Amino acid sequence: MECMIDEDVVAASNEAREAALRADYATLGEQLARRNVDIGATLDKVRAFRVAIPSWGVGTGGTRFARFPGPGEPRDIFDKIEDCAVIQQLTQATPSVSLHIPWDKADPQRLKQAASRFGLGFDAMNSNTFSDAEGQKNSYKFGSLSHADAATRRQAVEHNVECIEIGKELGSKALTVWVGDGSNFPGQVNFARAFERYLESAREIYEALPPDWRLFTEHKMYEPAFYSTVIQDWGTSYLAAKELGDRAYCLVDLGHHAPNVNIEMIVSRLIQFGKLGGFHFNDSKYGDDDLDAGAIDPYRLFLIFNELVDAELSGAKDFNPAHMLDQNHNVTDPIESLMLSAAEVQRAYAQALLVDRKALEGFQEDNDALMATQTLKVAFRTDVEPILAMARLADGGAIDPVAAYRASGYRRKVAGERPAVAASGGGIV
Ligand code: LRH
Ligand code: MN
Ligand code: MN
Repeated sequence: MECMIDEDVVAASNEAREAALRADYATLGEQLARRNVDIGATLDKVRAFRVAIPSWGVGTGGTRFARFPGPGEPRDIFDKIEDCAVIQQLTQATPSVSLHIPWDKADPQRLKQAASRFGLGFDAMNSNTFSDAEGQKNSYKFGSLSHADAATRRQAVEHNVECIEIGKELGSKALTVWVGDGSNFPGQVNFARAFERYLESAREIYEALPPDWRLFTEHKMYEPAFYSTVIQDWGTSYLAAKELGDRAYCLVDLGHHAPNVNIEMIVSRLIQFGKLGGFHFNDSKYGDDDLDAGAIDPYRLFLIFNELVDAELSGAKDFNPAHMLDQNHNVTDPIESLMLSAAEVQRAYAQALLVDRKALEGFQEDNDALMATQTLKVAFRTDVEPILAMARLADGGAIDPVAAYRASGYRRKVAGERPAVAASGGGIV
């Protein structure tokens, strides 16, 4: 298997840090043993944890106002796969890539080959009917799967079916459907009729799914439509998944809710009724900001994982959520952001594994609110970094991924090979 980063660079970076890590790991192990937690068992679970990289995340994003590309921007999906290989090599937590079509459209066999050089696989496929592709016959300006015009709906359905076809060749097992369909003015659309049309279109996509695939419906409160959105919240997403059938599940993008919404409770509800499909992890302060996972509110991420671990341990039915990042990097090197974000997601998982669930249940039974919440806090306050670093080391990654990455000079190297991209204005003045 090929490596994008010189293995000697990773080894040297690890050598300088290994003794300190082993000491920290031993200290944490003692501390956890006093809490009756076996650090080795936690380490094994963290090592088995995976989160997929979105292909669109490795390029510098932008806002409606401007885009300021960095050096060595990936030119195409093949450069993106190489950047994803760097992230996987150093973190050992991100062995698959989630593709977006038509952004990543290329010969599937070439895509497969490019990924297999690095042992990478493909996670959920993402369709795009929220923007018009070049040469497309009907515009999505006024919607796609719910469009009033049957020919536009057909085109959107066919695009999704094409995504499934491409994904089948790549070994993907899921299709994520997010539509921007909605309205900007009261009265612009009939809510019920638009949802009915969406369901009719989605049924056709569902019917094209291979038996071992899942369909994820992703909700989002607003944007690009600013008055109403067809799949605006988890309730509508649940209705859609329920109408479609057993292989349709809801995908929760953390940025797609109103501020202060209790996302962990949404997660719990979806788990309870066997409809949690997966996540797009990111963080936000105002809206769908697509900030790095854990950048603003790591406690919320932990509380979500508290629900996931609870479900994992209680053997919840149909519980197999897909973990994916979905972020936009404007001011950082996307590779660095994605490596740290993958670690933030792992961290929340590791901390949630440390919750004393028996004690928590007892406090809940006794209505001891203070001790119940302290039980969560004790786990959240635990610095699990030695477990994450040890997981990386054990699997051949870097103890400190950003340090190893910077030492490798990867960005400088690709900046020499990939032409500079000029900054550009956004869609508004
Ligand atoms: C929509 C979204 C959805 C898209 C991605 C690019 O805001 O979260 O998942 O596919 O962004
Ligand atoms: Mn998303
Ligand atoms: Mn989003």
